[in-house]
Amino acid sequence: MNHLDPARHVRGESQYLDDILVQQGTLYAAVVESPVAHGKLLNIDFEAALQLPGVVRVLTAQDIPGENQIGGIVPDEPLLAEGHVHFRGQPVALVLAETEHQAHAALGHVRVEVSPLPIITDPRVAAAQNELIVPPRTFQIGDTQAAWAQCAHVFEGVAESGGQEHLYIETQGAYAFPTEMGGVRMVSSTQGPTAVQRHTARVLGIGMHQVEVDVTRLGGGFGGKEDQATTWGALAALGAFVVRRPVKLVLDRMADMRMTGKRHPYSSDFKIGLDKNLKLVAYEATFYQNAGAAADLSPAVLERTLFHATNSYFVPNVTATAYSCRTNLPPNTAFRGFGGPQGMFVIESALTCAAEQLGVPVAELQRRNLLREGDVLPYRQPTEGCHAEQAWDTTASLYNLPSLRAEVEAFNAQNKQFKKGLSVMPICFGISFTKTPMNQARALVHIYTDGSVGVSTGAVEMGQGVNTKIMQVAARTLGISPERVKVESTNTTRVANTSPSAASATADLNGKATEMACLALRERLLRLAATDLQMDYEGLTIEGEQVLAAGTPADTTWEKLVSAAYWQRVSLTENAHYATPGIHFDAQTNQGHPFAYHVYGTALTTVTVDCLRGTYTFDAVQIAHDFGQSLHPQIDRGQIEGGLVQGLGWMTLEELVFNDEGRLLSNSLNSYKIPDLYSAPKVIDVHFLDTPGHPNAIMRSKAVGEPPLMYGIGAYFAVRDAIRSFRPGASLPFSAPITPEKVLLSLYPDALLTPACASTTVT
Ligand code: LUZ
Ligand code: MOS
Repeated sequence: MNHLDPARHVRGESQYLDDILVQQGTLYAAVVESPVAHGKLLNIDFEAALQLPGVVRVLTAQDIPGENQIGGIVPDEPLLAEGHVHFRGQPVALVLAETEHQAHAALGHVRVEVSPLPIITDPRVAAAQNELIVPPRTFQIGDTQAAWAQCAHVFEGVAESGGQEHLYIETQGAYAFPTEMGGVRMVSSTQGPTAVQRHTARVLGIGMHQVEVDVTRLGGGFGGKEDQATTWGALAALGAFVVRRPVKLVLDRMADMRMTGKRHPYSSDFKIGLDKNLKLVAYEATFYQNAGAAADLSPAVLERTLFHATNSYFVPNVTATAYSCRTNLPPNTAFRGFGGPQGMFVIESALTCAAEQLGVPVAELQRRNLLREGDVLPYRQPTEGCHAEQAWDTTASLYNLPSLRAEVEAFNAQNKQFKKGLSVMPICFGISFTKTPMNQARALVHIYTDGSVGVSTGAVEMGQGVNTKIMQVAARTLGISPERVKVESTNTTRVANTSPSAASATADLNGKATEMACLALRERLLRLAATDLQMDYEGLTIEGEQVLAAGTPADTTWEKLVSAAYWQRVSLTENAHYATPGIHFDAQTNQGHPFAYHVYGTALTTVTVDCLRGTYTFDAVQIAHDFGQSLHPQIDRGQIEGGLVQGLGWMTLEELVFNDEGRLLSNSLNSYKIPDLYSAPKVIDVHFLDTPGHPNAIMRSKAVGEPPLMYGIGAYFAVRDAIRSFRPGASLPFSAPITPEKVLLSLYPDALLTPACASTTVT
């Protein structure tokens, strides 16, 4: 079975928010932004804007009937600025006009008066001033202080990783319609329809039952629409609610880049200790997360950094501390990996630092310290079904790591201008929302009297193929053709109180609920068949739309059975609720069993660096990945390829630049470079490891959304490896992205870069 959507996408038939036929009377909204990154809001003068043709209304915080608050984890974020502004691009007012052009033309005629206050953009500066979003968190196991004494080698350093623009192809937006009874219905480009519903109700001062949110599909989310679709949904709804006309709000690309939060940049300190056999003894890390101006999801992202601070390695003594630092940038948010990649980059830097100082290949340190079955992670969950070594060893043998290394060395010995580099990047990623209560989902399944099936869940299709997987689950479980199944839009009135489509867990959670609902329907239908046919229920199945008794066709089909059920007044609808079993976590002790399971894999990256230009080409990335029993190898392979390239972009090309005034300089695709066909690896090999999957994974097909992003970290270390071939022994900082500009600076000795890692005296 193919992925459902691509054919429709390339024909332009897929319905996105902007494809909805515009309803008569629709007003267009445009957002007035704060012109400065921090200040006291003195006045908003929109009289001139109101005089312009087509402008109907300008809304400010004063027009909000309910609570001016959209903060989730911490209530610290107004929908429209009130009293102060905290970042450049913060929504201050909403212009409503008859046409989109008129709404945008009016923006320049709204005067926002602000008396400026000092601006912080650096997380370490924020931490020094105690500008923290939440108190710091520490994950700890063993005793690092005592452990340093047992180490033969100890190294310390600093690692920096940059932010990342989500660059979903479809920008943020919503289209809201007033309904009778004073409510609103809207279509929102969101990963979290319930979050949009909840915050809209709060802002409008009405019940959640008066707000309906519907999502057909997104043109990408990547975490950027997990929490931050709320602003645009609530603003459109506010307009529709106040003016009683439909309101459409879609950000243009540059507004989206300016106003929305991104992946969190991190600045981190590390200290790593090994014994004389190069086994890891102790690891300390301190993470300074640049949260931006409001909490958004930052505390949860911070927590996942700690969960993944030791990546795929076993370390008996760990102290990892993380600070969520308030700065005057747009609030940073979820982005594929959710803080995990930032944590993993630091331990990979620490291992590379140790290997370089010791003069051993980093791969040797990595391999020697991989997680094994039953190893306990710093948060006390033991590994179960650990495939870290299997993934590494399969990659090394399948793609012939030793001979590849020899080829790279031979190439480098013969070439001066071009140098090749190599890296191995293992990953271990925990599957589940780390906030245990979020790991629940529901499915509503209708069988219609003609035998066709409609499935509603909380899953949002955003290109990842979740609707295809849900269709597979329903068809397989009911024993019918997938053509009979329709996966409906995600709608808060059909399936309520949903978790966002996030954390790689969407197919697992919603697929399991779908499976449960379909199993209940199947049992109900087969019990009916048993009675009608006077046969034993045990041994009855449905396969290929035919009822089978002990494997041989009985005298009824799917269609007949469904029809019989209707006429005998048996319900053809089922609603199922799934909650991941066996997970728990205590956020006071930072201990528990937060993850349903872990996903493993290893990537081998080869790069060629042009040492005259600083540019590079990725020759190949070769991966062995733990899919379990993949439900859909085509979709899953696509997730690996896409995740890898997105991670590679974060680590190499994509450089967000804010100036000291908190203004985004990399504010368009002229100045923000993402991987294209030419910068993607020439070869991407994906090997499906032979692993059993996990009972908590949907049909033993493991979650696949986020883990592959972290293969991209290998790109950074491959480039670094090539640089060190050109400049043997060079001590280079750990600073991502390693853009061509930085590569060039690193290649020549008087570069203005300070080394960021050194050996420490052993006590
Ligand atoms: N969102 C969230 C996530 O709310 N909690 C998580 O643990 C998570 N993990 C990954 C991506 N989004
Ligand atoms: Mo996400 S970072 O799973 O929305």
